Amino acid sequence: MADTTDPWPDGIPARARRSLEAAGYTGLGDLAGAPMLEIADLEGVGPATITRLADALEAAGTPLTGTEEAFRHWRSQQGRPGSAKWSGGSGRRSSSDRKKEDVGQPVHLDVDGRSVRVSSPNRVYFPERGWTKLDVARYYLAVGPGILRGLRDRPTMLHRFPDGLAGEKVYQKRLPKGAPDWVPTIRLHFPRFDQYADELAPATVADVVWAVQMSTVEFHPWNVRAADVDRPDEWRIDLDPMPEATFEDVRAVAGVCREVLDELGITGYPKTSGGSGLHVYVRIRPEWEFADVRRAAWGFASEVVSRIPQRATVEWWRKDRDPRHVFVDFNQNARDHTLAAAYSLRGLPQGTVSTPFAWDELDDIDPQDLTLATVPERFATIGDPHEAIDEQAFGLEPLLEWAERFEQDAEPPPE
Ligand SMILES: [Mn+2]
Repeated sequence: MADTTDPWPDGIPARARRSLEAAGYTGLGDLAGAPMLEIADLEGVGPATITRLADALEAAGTPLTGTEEAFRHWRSQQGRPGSAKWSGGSGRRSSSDRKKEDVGQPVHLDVDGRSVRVSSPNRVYFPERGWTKLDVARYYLAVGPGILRGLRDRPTMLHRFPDGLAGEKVYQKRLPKGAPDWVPTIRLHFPRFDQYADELAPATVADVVWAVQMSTVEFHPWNVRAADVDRPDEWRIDLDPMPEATFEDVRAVAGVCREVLDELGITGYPKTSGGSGLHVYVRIRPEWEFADVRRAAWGFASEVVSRIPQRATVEWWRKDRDPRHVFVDFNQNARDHTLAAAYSLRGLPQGTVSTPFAWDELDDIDPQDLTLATVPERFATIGDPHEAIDEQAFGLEPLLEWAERFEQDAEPPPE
């Protein structure tokens, strides 16, 4: 059947739509003259949604009243009144606006007793959402124990956006210059280049917020910790949908991963990637080097694929993968390969977060709903589904046996 006219303007998140519809607004037409203050209170309705609705109503000749108040109300509910201004228009900015952009005076955030300076707090980092650098810093404060659980003592690559998402992206391995002496680092060896680098290894939430001051949006930790930088303590299962695979396919493959882990007596901790995939992390005893962890991951991936071959692949060469399949990417366990941490924001226009969840949420979780605006409340309400991840570490022995079995039929892929 052909599409009917969409009752909502583009870019209204599914969660906001559901809330609006549950509140009796079946489409934009219902909102003409509606009290925006009430709408701002609905779950999942943030400033970007309000901006879009207000713009569309204005264009339709039925402008709202009270929009600015609604926006302020939403901000103060989030505990940050006045940290950004209602632009009065669509979140987009012209280059002349950018030049005039008032980035604000530096603010000092108290982070567990340490004062961390944030300069240019009002610089817009997420133009489509209107979220600023200070919003990013406050996001990480709100999920502090969670992001630290993902980063603590791990060498961490930073994805920096000095001019926000509209500008250049910087992949930063070495600690940025000008770091205060309290910021901890780990020295790493890169055998391929025979070089050494000191990487940030956060020990406190203040270290994380300092990285935001250095314009970091995404945190990509290694799967090792300071105690032994050659032996991973984390095995990472990375489910990457190929272009024609759906999130339903990802869910199905994740379900098989869980089943296989259960059979092994291993607890895996799932999270959204913040993009279109899922990750499952497993604590392991740091007794194996990268190559062995990668080989064990390949053995596991091969077992998963053998159980759901219509939806999953472990094919090494991208061109040989079925575009409808989910790639079980064992290679993320190789040295110097990193994934976005649990609770890391992603440098994507919609501001999604790599969000931990419980296995019983697998059928319902919608990665697009989990953003800078929604995850803090989720964290405050349900806590961290990965809270117990450090309590037990597992061994890779059975997976290495599986790898040996699969190697009888398949060449182990080159590193
Ligand atoms: Mn991935």
